Amino acid sequence: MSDSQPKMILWQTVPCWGAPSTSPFCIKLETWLRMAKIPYQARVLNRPPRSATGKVPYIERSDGSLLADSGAIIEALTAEHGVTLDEGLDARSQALQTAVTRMLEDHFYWVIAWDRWIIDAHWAQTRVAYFGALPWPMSTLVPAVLRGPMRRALHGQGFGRLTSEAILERTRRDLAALAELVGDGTAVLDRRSSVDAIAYAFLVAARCPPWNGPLQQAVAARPNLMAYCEAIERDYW
Ligand SMILES: N[C@@H](CCC(=O)N[C@@H](CS)C(=O)NCC(=O)O)C(=O)O
Repeated sequence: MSDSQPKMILWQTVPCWGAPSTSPFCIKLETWLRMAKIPYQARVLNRPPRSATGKVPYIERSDGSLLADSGAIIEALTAEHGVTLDEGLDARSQALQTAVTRMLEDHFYWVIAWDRWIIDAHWAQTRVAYFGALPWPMSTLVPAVLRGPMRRALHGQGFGRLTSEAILERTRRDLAALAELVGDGTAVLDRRSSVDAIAYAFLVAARCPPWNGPLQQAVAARPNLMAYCEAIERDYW
C-alpha cells in the first residue's frame, strides 16, 4: 500500500506510562496489526467511542465502516488480508490460544483494573494520567463519575469482594502459567502467533505503571516474561 492511500484508523485511548495506550486491548490490537504487517493509523479518541459496543479499540476502514472488539477485528482482518499468523496451528495449540486469551482478557485484565482504579495511592496517579489532559472541570468530574462503575464492575466480577492478598495470589498463578508456557522461548506456543499480541499487551499493561506495587513486582519476578516482552518489542515495535 502506498503512503497516499488512506489507511485504516485504529481508534484507541491515550498513550500512558510509556505504553502506546491505557488499554491492554488497544495495545493487543496495535501489536497484532504490526505482527500482521497491516498498515494503520493510530488515533487517540477525544470523545465517546462510536463503536457498536461503546468500547475501544475499534477500527474505521477507509470506506468509513466501523468494527469493534479486538478479537472480532483480528478475526475479520485475518480473513480480509489473508493473515497467516495462526495458519496451520494444531487443535492443541488452538485450545491453548483460547485458554490463554480467556485467562488474560477475562481474569488478569481485572487485576490490572483493580491495581489502577481501586488502590487509592495508585488511583491518584491513574486519574491524572488518564484524565489530566481534559479541560477543567472535566478533568475532575470524569474520573469521579467513572470510578464508581469500575468499583461495581469489580464487585460483580468478584475481585471487589476479595482481599488484596487473594487477588495477588491469583495473579501470581496466572503469571506462573504464562511463564511456564513461554519458558526460555519468545512465544506462548511453539512459534509466534496471535496470542503473543495478547500476552505482550497484558504483561506491558501490568508492568508499565510508575508505582512498584505487588502487581509490578509479580511481573518483574518472572525474568523470562520480561525477556519475552523485550523480544516482542524488538521484533514489532
Ligand atoms: N472485548 C473487548 C474489550 C475492550 C474493553 O474492555 N475496552 C475497555 C478499555 S480497556 C473499554 O472500552 N471500556 C469502556 C467501557 O467499558 O465503557 C475487546 O477485546 O476489544
